[in-house]
Amino acid sequence: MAVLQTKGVHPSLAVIIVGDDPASRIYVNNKKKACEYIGIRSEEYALPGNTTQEELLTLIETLNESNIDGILCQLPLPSHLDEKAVINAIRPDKDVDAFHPVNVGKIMIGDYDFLPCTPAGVMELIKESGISIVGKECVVIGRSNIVGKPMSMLLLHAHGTVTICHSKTRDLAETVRQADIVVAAVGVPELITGDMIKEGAVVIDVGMNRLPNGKLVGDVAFDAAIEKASAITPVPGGVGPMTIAMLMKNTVKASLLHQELK
Ligand code: L34
Repeated sequence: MAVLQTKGVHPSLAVIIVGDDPASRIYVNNKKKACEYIGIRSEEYALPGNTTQEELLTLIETLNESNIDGILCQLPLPSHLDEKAVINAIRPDKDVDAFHPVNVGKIMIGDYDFLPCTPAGVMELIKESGISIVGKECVVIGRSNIVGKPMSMLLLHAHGTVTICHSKTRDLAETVRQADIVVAAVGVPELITGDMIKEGAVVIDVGMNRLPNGKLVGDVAFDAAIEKASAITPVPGGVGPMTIAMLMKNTVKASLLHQELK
């Protein structure tokens, strides 16, 4: 960052949080801490739970026009707000989540500025671990716009053979059993059991489920899966911190892109 700053690049990020969802509060705090740690200027906009759609869109419009590099509106939003309209309102060149349809479309054709943070973090973990994706059977469990769908696309770009499973999949266990690389992103505590993991498989757990007793668990039954896996990510301390690292990367990228335009 010091090198960038001597070149006049000072990345900045606006984080919007609406309401008082405790999990969102933790994630946003972690994002702010990461900004501080690497030297990104962050601004938090904590809006009350009864904020109107119009008020939220007005704030985004102001930030679009300001000199801030990145804008992130933490999801989920309270149910009276229209998430799609909010995502659409963020200027694509400031959309460090890569949720805007323009950025989603760019990812689809493999020509993008930003990757969504969680799938990008997963790709980074796989690559940094020296694991090749080329020709591998990749099974993604979950088809959300935020994780499952873009995750599948990135694995495809990396030459994996990709299968996407969801709630209507006929035989989840048998499909997962074929996988060399498993990415679980459904939000069901320990849905993926040890018997579904092929010997030597790579297991990435995107799940972030808080049990009634307060314990945080993933979508994979870790203790059983680690017996079979050649590599596995824990929850917490796995994909979550990588998501935040990729947000930092996207914010620096946004700043560099804005710098070039000056
Ligand atoms: N707009 N909304 C927007 N962008 C995002 O990228 C997110 N996401 C998801 C939820 N909503 C979003 C996140 O930030 C999930 N997510 C996220 C970020 C960080 C962590 C988890 C989820 C994280 O820091 N996890 C810690 C544990 C935190 C805890 O104790 O609860 C970990 O070690 O996994």
